[in-house]
Amino acid sequence: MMQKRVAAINDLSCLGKCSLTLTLPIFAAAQIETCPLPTAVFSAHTGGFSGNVLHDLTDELLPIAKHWNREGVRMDAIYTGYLCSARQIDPVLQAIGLLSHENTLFVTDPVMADHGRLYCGFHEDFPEEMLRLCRTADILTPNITEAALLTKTPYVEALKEKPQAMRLAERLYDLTGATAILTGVSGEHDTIGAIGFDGQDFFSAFTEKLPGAFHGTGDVFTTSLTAALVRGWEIANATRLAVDFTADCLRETIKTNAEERFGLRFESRLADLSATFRDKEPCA
Ligand code: PXL
Repeated sequence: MMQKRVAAINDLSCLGKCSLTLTLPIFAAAQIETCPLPTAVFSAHTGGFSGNVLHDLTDELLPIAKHWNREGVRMDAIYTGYLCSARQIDPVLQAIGLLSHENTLFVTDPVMADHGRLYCGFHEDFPEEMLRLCRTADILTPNITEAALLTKTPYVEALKEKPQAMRLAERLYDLTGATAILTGVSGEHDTIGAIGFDGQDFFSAFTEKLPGAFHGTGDVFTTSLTAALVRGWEIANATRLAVDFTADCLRETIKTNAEERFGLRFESRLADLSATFRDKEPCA
């Protein structure tokens, strides 16, 4: 099997597991090579730590992509996550152009908000700019708040319910042409999961609802989803794997009474994830 190569355009948060600190080991467990294109270095993510030190890497994004391009490198997939400002959208779009071939899979997690609010540090015009990036993606993985912002739907808690989330996924597909997979959807009988719409069909995966809102949960979901897609899995199966892997990490975390801001105990689940990819390849 030829090893697949993915560019991960995301920040490096040095404390509070999220973004690249999750993506690198999860892709490695799936035997995928990751080329990190860091959007910023943070001493810690912005969801629960104050006094953060930030080094913004906007001006380095394009030169790094141009170097890889001069080396003749093209990506099997490009995964974008946390961008630190609207100023990063154009260099990221240009980098994608330089690093893609006609079959490159492009997954965007429009990381910017949760629980009805933009993350601290984002200007209110950021969702409009993020929409430009989403329009070039094949697959989007917003949470409900992000989907509401992108579609200019007023946020209410009821959007998490399955029928409303389905309408939101359709609206996002209509706006972007990308398969929209919404996370944090409430299912029946106290379940939680993801609903996707590819322009024709819906697909979904649900699991038992567990307590806690741990940081980096969305990043674990999108990374494991992307890993499965890159390894040739069909989208509904990849969504199932991502929901189950995220729930496994959460189950492991809540055993330890961990603080939510320090993120998920994903490390002990990596061996099983790796075995899943070794045993089932490709999963049609
Ligand atoms: O997990 C999302 C995320 C990634 N990176 C940084 C963040 C956040 C969410 O708050 O602050 C720097």
